[in-house]
Amino acid sequence: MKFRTRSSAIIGTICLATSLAFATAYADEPAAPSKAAAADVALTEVGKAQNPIAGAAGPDGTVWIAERAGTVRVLTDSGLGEPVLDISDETTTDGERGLLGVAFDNELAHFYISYTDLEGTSTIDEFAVQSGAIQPDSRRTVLTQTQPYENHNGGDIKFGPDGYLYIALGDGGAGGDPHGNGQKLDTLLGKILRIDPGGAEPYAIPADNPFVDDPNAKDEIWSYGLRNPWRFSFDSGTGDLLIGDVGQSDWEEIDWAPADSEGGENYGWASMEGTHPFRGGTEPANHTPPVFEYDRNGLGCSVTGGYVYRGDAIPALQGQYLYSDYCDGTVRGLKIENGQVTGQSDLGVNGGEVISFVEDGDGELYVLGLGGTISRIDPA
Ligand SMILES: [Ca+2]
Repeated sequence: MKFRTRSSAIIGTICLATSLAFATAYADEPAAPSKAAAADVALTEVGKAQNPIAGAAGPDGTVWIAERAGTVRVLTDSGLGEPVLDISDETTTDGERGLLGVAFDNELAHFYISYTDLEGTSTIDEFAVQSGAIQPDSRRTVLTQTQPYENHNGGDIKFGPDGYLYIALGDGGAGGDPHGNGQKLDTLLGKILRIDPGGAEPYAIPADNPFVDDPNAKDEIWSYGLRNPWRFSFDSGTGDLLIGDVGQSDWEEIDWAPADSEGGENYGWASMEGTHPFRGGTEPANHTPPVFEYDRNGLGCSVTGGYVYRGDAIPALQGQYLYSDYCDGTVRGLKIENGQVTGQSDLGVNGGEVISFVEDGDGELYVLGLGGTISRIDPA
């Protein structure tokens, strides 16, 4: 992710015309209703926030929204309520810092926040949740990672269907991964981590993590070779993992791993940017190439990974992976079958400076525009 100052004037004013045909090999065939057909959708603004940046489905059907400066508020029928958590005196918003991610465990018994502290150190804290409320006295720090630069902090956190906490960390920053962190297995930077926060103090390593038997590798690592995996998600229908990894200057990519992956994927950075050698790099023998990439000639400049749609409100969207781009804002869809993209769509709606998607307990999706909008993806 790259935070940019950008006019919000385009929000809601472009891309309203439908241009929804799937660009598949069958695009010239007569249109016929099918799962591959693009959906008519609309963005319904359901709330305003100060730099909404992340969100999670909470207890009793609620949706919790994190604001970058350090507050968490619950979405209600009349917009966001008062803060239920405020760490604004513990973080800053310089560079790409701030409160960057939130998650509940699968039992909705604990709430986790991912933020950079006053020194810029990536920090994951846990709170117990009782009767739908954060228990402030229960707070503890689960994991920290110092950051050599202020950018590429990653910051997303999600619980997988296996009940473990996955944590995205960028390569540490600057540009071009000067320390080679993406390909190094002795650092947590440039990785997706997988830990069991309830298994020990401060956390346990799942016994089947891919590098637990490698003395030269960090046991927390699930997958590596990532530049700035700003947003990732698990398909709530299949358990597949999808990662939006922000590119350096040419290629934005989406990485995919099946639900039965044993981990250890090398997504290539900084030897590769997408499917392309980066600065003379050599493709690693074990490179897992992106399932999808796009260049900077039209679709944007900083991919924002989303979710596979598993809601009921828009049947034609069922099973499509929705994503966007911070610099472009158009919500787009990918149909992915067996790790291959078999269709692409432009949903014809624009969420502004799209910084994140949120999936509620029913599988419906929300789009967060960093400029201040929270929008639900509804049937048109
Ligand atoms: Ca890659």
